Amino acid sequence: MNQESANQIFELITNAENIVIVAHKAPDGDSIGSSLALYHFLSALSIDSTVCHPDKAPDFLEWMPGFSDIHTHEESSADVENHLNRADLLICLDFNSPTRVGKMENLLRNFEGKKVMIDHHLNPDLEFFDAYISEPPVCSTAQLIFEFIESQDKLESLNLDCAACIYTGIMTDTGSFRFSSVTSKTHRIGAHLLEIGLDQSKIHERVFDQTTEDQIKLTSYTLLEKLVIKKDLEVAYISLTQEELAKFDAKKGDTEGLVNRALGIKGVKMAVFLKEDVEIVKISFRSKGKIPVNQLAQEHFEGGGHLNAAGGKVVGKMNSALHKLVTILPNFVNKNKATFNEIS
Ligand SMILES: [Mn+2]
Repeated sequence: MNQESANQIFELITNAENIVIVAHKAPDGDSIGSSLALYHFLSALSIDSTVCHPDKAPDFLEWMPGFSDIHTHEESSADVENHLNRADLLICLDFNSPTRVGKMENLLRNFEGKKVMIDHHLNPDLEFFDAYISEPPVCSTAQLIFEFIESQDKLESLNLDCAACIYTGIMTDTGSFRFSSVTSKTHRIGAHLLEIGLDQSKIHERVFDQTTEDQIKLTSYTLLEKLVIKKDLEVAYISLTQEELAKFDAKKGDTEGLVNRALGIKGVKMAVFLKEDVEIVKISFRSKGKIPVNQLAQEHFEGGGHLNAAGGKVVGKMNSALHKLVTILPNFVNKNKATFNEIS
């Protein structure tokens, strides 16, 4: 981590009167984990801050310490607007452009105080921020929060609440410490958190052992009826219409992980998940090795993301999205045949 940027950010924090912490829309373990970790750390330093997110996190994160202190624009836009109007420092975590906060975009664009970013996504909109830590190779923003605390020599103020949030962020953004973004540093951070007394198996339990009957039935139905494996292309895809989602009373986050199930199939090197919403189909792409699914998302599906994990969309219904996908797939696979063949 760049020591100068970290110092600059810490100075902005100590000089601020009123701090708001924001993260991206459609929250996940890392956006919630990094936001609450910073919130707990600042609180340990007797610095008040308010966490304001665009929308509510999925139920499996509700146990996180400080969760009930999060304000959401979705539930109370006036309240969030008030907090932003009063704030003189905005700390943006786990996203790198004002386009990633949904309906809060204009609030961020019109914000008159200082804006800080701490993030690990590609292609940051650096001009938007007054100070930033942008480290795409790092596995999670939660890891960057740890490194930030460490850079200020303040690890003694990292308490168990903060530790639980950092661990959750790292764990959920790394597929439980398995992705190639995990380094010896990541494990050293995990070791530090355990040394101060974190019960890590409890966190795995709270995050992963929370499946409801509807969720397991939706997963079973999807894998049995909706999984398509194109053996010749080494690609698998799954689609779910609004009707199917409603049948299993699918909630936010219930389809999380389905695309990884498809990618986990032997012989499959790339997986796609299509989810129909009102007048739009959201698409998630996953790949192994060096297959650049972010290019596919960017060139054809109005999206982008990481090399191995990207997202996009098609305006319209599932039929038209599926048609577009199966038309484009063979060309994409052919164009990237070398990267497909590199994977054994
Ligand atoms: Mn993240």
